[in-house]
Parts: sequence; C-alpha cells; structure tokens
Amino acid sequence: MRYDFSHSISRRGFFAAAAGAAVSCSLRPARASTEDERRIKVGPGQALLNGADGPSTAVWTYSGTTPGPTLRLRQGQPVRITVENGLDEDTTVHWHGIRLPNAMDGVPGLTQRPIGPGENFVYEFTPPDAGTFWYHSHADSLVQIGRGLAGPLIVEEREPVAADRDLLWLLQDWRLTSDGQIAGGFGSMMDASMSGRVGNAVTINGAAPADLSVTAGERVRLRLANAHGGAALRGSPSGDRRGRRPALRPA
Ligand SMILES: [Cu+2]
Repeated sequence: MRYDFSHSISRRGFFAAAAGAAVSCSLRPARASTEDERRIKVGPGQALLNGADGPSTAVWTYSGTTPGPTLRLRQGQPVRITVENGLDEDTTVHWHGIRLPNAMDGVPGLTQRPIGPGENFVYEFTPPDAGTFWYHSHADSLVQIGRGLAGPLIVEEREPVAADRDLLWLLQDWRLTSDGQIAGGFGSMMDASMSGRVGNAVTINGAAPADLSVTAGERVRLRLANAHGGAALRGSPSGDRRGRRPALRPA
C-alpha cells in the first residue's frame, strides 16, 4: 500500500499500524547494571514499505531494520553504544534531542571523525532527561536518513509513568518509484527551495498504517517521533472536523 500526503489515512488504519509497530519494536527493558552495552550495525537491507504484498524496498538499516531497534535507556544511567559501519561510505549517529558531551554528538568533521566503512565508533553518554527521542545518521543526512537510517530512542523516567500501554510511532516519509524503490535525486534544488524532500509514502514504524484497537478507558501513552527529512506532519488520531480520517497530513 502506498500513502500519498494528499490522501488521508483512515482512522482505523492509522491506529492499527501503530499497534503492530509497537509490538514489533518491543519494549526492551534497560539493564540494571551501570554497564549498559549496546551494539548497532549500519548496513543495507530490505523493507516492506509497500505493504506485505508490495515489492520489498532496498533500504539502509540499523541492525537490519528501518527504523532501527528501539533503544530504551534509563535516565541517569551511562550507556555505551558501539556503532559498526557496514556501508560502503562514511556514517555517524546523532542522538536527536539528547543532551550529551559534544564529542558524542555525531557530527562528522566537527565533533568526530566519520566512521569509515568497516570501522566502529563507541558512543558513551548518560541521558540526563527522560522522554522520547530518536537517533539518525548525521553523515550525508539527506541521503542516509532518506534511505532509512533512523530509529527510536526512549529514555525511561526514574519513576515510571503509569500507563496500560506504551506505544511508539516513528513516522517516516519515503519517496518511492513506481516499482517501489527509493527514488534518487536527493538534494535537488527544487526540493531545497520548497519544503524539502517530501515523499509519497508514509510509514509508522516501518510499515504501512493498519488497524489498532484501543479499549474504552484504557490509558495509552503515545510516543511520537517524526523522522521525516522534509515536511512536517499534522497528526490527528481522532480524525478531522467531520469526525473522519486525516491522521497524517503535511502541516
Ligand atoms: Cu536530528
């Protein structure tokens, strides 16, 4: 299934995708030890951005998926994240929204040497703030994010927030060709002079939106991360003024 920004996504559809996504992202508990070690491998892969029946799309992944695995960290707990570059070009990782030492900020040529093909880099920091963040490439960002290098990052509160369900929706926008592959032409002047590279397919947690049921009275914590390289999105789970649809539209 392909979603164009000019089309609305059904309310049912929007909710459903989110549910599936939350499950697949899984709620990985942070380790109790102070030595919290993670590993992310950057490399090519395939994704079903066009729905289960559509052609699979060649993408770039963190540890085999786009978005990458959900990193659940603990507020105030140090973490070491080893990033291994399996691409044929340089990369770095930027931890979007996290306050951390400058040398860990992932800006190639400014805060670190880029991670070359086959090289590793160890990021070490202690997240001071709880909340919902995301991580993404900061090397040739338009291209690398546009090909899929983004993932969710959750920093858990010291005191857990009460919720029946903790949902995470990481939104991505893709510009796909008619055969379902990522279109080239990154960094075009036309895009730059408009609102950026706006795509023609939106995914929630890497999949086309599908149904999600919410029980009456259920307390749902919804975490949103917009990993678009271009347009902002306006989200409305409760539908438009007429009480139906547009869950995702350009803002
Ligand atoms: Cu960012």
